[in-house]
Amino acid sequence: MSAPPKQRKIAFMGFRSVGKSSLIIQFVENHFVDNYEPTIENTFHKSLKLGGQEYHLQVVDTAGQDEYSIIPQSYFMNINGYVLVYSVNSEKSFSVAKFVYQRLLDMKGQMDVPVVLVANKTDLRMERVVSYEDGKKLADSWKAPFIEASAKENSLSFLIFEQFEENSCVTVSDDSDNATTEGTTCRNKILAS
Ligand SMILES: Nc1nc2c(ncn2[C@@H]2O[C@H](COP(=O)(O)OP(=O)(O)O)[C@@H](O)[C@H]2O)c(=O)[nH]1
Ligand SMILES: [Mg+2]
Repeated sequence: MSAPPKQRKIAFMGFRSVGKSSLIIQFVENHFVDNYEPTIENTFHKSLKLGGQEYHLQVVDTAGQDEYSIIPQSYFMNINGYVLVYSVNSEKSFSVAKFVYQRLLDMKGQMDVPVVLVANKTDLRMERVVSYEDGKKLADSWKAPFIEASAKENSLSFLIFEQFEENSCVTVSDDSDNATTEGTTCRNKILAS
């Protein structure tokens, strides 16, 4: 007998126009949309199987944030993980990702923020202003997984969700809540828990 499906809710956040909706639609519907209405906030549903376990995912697509955004309380409630997206052709979107991460920490506390950092639009090679190294460095400082993607060229979106399951226990000096062994926490392993 197989285990019952687990429900998980994941929110995509980041500056406007970085490709949040495109990545989600690529993942849920397997195609690239060129002109998705930018202001819509929508929740998508998708079932997927990871490591023999079935998940019913709710994917929350936000309209986008900037450094002045007051993030609604609802984005902090009942969300299991966050995908913070920026686009490699926008320095501004990179700083907004940092800003949003800080807001999440302020609201939820260090150990409660399972995050995957995603650099989108890697197909725009000539327009790239944020290097792989810069993105990786930022994600490392958060102890979060980092993925470079192009919603236009490929469908790496599946990988984004896999991170929540796979990502690994990171070693932290602090042994709060879900510590499994001393000094280790599996804060990104939200799908598996
Ligand atoms: N070249 C390129 N364009 C993209 C990519 N992802 C999204 N876009 C385009 O960027 C614009 C904004 O995308 P959208 O998904 O609406 O961004 P959102 O505001 O973050 O949801 C749209 O015109 C998309 O077609 C990508 O990977 N490469
Ligand atoms: Mg959108």
